[in-house]
Amino acid sequence: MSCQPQLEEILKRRILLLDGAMGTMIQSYGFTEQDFRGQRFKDHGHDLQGNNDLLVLSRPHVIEEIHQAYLDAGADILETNTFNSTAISQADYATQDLVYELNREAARLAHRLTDKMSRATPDKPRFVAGILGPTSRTASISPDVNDPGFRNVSFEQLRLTYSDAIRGLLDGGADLLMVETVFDTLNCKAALFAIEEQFELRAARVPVMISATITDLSGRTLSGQTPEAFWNSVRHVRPFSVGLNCALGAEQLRPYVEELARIADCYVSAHPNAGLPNAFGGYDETPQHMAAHIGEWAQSGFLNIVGGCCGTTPAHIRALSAAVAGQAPRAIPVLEPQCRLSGLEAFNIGPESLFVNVGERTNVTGSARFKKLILAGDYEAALDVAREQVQNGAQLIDVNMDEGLLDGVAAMTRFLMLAASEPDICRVPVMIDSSRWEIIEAGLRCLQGKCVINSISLKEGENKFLQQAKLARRYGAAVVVMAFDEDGQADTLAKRVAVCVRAYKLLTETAGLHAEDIIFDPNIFAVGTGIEAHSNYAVDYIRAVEQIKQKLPQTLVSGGVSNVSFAFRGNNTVREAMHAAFLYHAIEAGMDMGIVNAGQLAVYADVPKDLLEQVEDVLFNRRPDAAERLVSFAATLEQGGKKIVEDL
Ligand code: THG
Repeated sequence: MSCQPQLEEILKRRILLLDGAMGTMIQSYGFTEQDFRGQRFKDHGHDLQGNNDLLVLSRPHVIEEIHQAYLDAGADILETNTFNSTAISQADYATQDLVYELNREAARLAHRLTDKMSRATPDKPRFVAGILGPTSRTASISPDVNDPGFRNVSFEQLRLTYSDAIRGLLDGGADLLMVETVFDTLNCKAALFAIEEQFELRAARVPVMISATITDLSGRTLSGQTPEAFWNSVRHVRPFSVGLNCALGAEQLRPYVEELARIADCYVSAHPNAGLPNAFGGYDETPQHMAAHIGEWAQSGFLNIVGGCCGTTPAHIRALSAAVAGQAPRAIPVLEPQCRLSGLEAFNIGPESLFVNVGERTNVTGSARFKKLILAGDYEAALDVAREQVQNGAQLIDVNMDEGLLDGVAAMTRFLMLAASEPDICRVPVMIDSSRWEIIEAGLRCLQGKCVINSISLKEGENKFLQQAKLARRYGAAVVVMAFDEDGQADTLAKRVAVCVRAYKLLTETAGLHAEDIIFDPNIFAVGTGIEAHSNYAVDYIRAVEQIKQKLPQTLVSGGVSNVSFAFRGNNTVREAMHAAFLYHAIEAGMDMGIVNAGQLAVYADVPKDLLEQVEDVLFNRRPDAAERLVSFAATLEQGGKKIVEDL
């Protein structure tokens, strides 16, 4: 049974107390190699000193003693001694096969104590948070300065070992799970993915707490995200709480806790260190000093849950408990639904937002130059293409590696891994563009930010559609939904709208997606092709936008703008005029975002009137000879505009 209702009841009345540090408490016992081994591991073939988590098995009474001291100090929630109980961290001691057992026993041990306390004081029930630590590796940062595309751990490796840990924690009776000390959001997303998988397998959930680490006074995580970017990356699991811990003391952490308190529509937690480390790596902020800060936070309305990280002791927790006693907990804000994306920085798209430009040039099928660079393995120059798009105003970049001659999974992975170490690129969210799911999934496993999947559709039926939508949710991505169904592409106004309405119902009612994470693309096709059946394509798109925005509230509408002018390839003056006019009307109809050549958008008002009239004749199908007239008119125009097809 989930303890969530019980916790919520308490959180209405007061601020909940976490415990304090485990590591620094263990250190104070001064254990030797023999102490760490105990009986069970006396013949283990690798040094075990420093493997604090192993003490749950080799010296359980010591861990109990520390837990009990925190309970006596007033902690409501005990954190299991499992910070390093993952295969990645345990491999340092050749104990990676113990992951499940370490987690299960740590949860059991803590639970025995909280049970006893809860029975003794039923008006103050105690809880166990199963701890999932960050591991010693980073999935989105290269450990090799000479190869920024290299990683020493993958999303899949993390997901698998976190799964073992989660199974152990839940089997051992953990009341909550806490992914903490998150310094790389991609590691955290792998843990969250594994958590959701386990919840589904068990058909039962426990509340999930997430706590990131702001590494230094830059105010960012180690992997470079701002607090809001981080929050956007993890809020898809609808966590019980989000917060910050470690690295900084209360004084330095304050502005970031304040920010989270403002933007998070769930409970907020904080467990700072006992100040910044001193010259010897120790922590000396006194309980009184720390409590003074925390008391002020509580007064400012930042807190729902508070505790201590490195260097804190039961005396600190006792002081914090006194400092927040009787103080009102933070009220959870009600936020407007918005599509909340992120790269290193947050990018929110709401009803008030201006049109969003998605850079189209990082696409092997849409740019001959990009394709040539990727095929030649010149990723450095390919990254410049992305950088230019961002510099030219792209607020997202669309990345597409669908090319027959290319290993798309490898190319997507390599490009995104490399882009992850270029802050001037990866500050914006990525739109992963592929018609192959395995390429999309490869992209999802590389991105710490909240990204966009481009695209899913009903092309292969409802089952596949729902399966992909569910994975989108699990990876925490927004989705572009193309207006395609089992019969093919929707090419009339009625069909475009009908397919989107059907998709909307399936996504929100069956797959559990939030409407604001759905971006419809009702198909921008080429006009002026000389084929009669194409002549209403542009105007039908624009009318479809209007109806979708009206019928399907909170969803967004996008499209690939440069498609509309394919018939005028080679004539950039006409193409740019078409894009400008098309966008002008589509935005007026409610189009929220578009995949565009960010450096090359003409302004509607600057398009010469005679050209504009002929372009709009084509876009709105205003006369039967519109296309023919535009073709002849185009021939008389000087080739202005920037060159799209660069020299190969
Ligand atoms: N909807 C969604 N995704 C999409 C599209 C869409 N992704 C791909 C495409 N359509 C959007 N991107 C582009 C990128 C480039 C061009 C058109 C659409 C383009 N390229 C030049 C050409 O083909 O003439 C190439 C010029 C060059 O080689 O440099 O026009 O509709 N969801």
